[in-house]
Amino acid sequence: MALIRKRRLTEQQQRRIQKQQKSRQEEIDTSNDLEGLVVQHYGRQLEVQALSTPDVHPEKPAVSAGEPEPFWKPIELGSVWRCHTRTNLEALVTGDRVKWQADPNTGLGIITAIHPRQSLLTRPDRYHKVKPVAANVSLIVIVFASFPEVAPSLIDRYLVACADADIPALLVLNKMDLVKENDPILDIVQEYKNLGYEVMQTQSSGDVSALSQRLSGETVAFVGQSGVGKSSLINTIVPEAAQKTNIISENSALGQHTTTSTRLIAFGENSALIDSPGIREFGLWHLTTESVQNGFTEIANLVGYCQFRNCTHKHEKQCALREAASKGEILPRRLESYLRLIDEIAEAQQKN
Ligand SMILES: Nc1nc2c(ncn2[C@@H]2O[C@H](COP(=O)(O)OP(=O)(O)OP(=O)(O)O)[C@@H](O)[C@H]2O)c(=O)[nH]1
Ligand SMILES: [Mg+2]
Ligand SMILES: [Zn+2]
Repeated sequence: MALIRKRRLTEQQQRRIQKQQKSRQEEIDTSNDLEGLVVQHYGRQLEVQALSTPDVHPEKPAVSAGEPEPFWKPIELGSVWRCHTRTNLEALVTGDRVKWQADPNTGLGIITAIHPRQSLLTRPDRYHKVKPVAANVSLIVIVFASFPEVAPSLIDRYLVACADADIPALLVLNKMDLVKENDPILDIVQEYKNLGYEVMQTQSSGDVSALSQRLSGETVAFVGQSGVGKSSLINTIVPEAAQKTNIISENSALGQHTTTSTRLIAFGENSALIDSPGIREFGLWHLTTESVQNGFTEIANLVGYCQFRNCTHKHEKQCALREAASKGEILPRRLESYLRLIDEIAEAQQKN
C-alpha cells in the first residue's frame, strides 16, 4: 500500500457528522437498523456483513399450495448483503462499521449511518488524489519474500507510511521454504530487528499458528509487493477465505496483481484480515519531511547534529548522518533510502 495516512477528525467535524446523521435519522425509520461491517467496496456498491439480527424477524410471506416459492433471504448473523448507501452519506470503505437495513424480499440492503472511525488508510492514486483504502485498521502487516526479490527501500517506504498513519507495523518474511542457509534476506531481517521492528517468518503452506495468534483481536491490513503471498497467507490463516492467488510467470517476477479489490475477511471472534492489492508505485507527494523522519527514527535522532543547519547530508564535511553511516552506527542503505524520500518530497512540492 502506498503512502497510507490516517485522517484524524477534529471534534468539530465529528460533531457535525453526528448532527447530520441525527437529522437524517429523524427523517427515516431507524427502528429496523442492524449493525454491520463493510467487507468489500466497489464504488458506491458495498457488501455488508450482518453483525446483529432484528429483535423481531420479518415474516416470510405465506404461499398457497401450488404457487412458486418467492425469493427470501433470511437475516442471519454473518450473512453478507449487497448494499447501497443513502446518497448523502460520505464515501464508505472496507472496514467501516455501519447501521443498515436488510430487505429479505430482494436480498439487498441499505446503509443508513456510519460509526465514527478509529483510523482511515488512504493512498494517493496516479492522479495525485487521495483514495481511501480501509477503515479501522489496527495493525499493518508488511509481507516480503526473496522471490519476487525484495527491495529494502520498498520496506522503508511502507514503514514511513505506517508511521505516518500512526498504526503499528509487523514485518513478515514469507516463502521461508525458498530461503537458504546464509541467505542475504536473513541479514535484512536482522537489520530490521535491530532497528526495533517486529519480524516474523512464515511459509504460506506451512504452520502459521504463531502469526494467527499474533493477529488475533486486530483488524489487519496486509500490504506488500504483488506475488509475495499475501492472499496465500490469508487463505492458510482463514481457509474459508478462498482468496484468489496466482502463479507468478517466470517472465514477470513482479507478479500480476491477482488481488484487485480490497476485501475484509472476518477471523476468530473479533479479528479481521484485509487483503489489499499489491502496490508497486508509491506517491509521496502528500508527506512531510517530519513524517519521513517518523519512519527513520535512528536517523531522525541525528538530524540537528550536523555542522551546518541546512546540511543536505550529501557532500558537507562534518555531517552527523554520513559520519554515523561510515562508522556503521546507522545503515548506509537506510540513509540512502531516507535521502531519496526527502528528495522526492521536495521535488513533488516544487511541482505543486
Ligand atoms: N514457495 C512459496 N510460494 C508461495 C508461498 N506463498 C505464496 N506462494 C506463491 O506465490 C504466488 C503468489 O501468491 P499470492 O498469494 O497470489 O500473492 P499476493 O501477494 O496476494 O499477490 P497480489 O494479489 O498480486 O498482490 C503463488 O503462486 C503462491 O502459490 C510460500 O510460502 N512459498
Ligand atoms: Mg493477492
Ligand atoms: Zn548532515
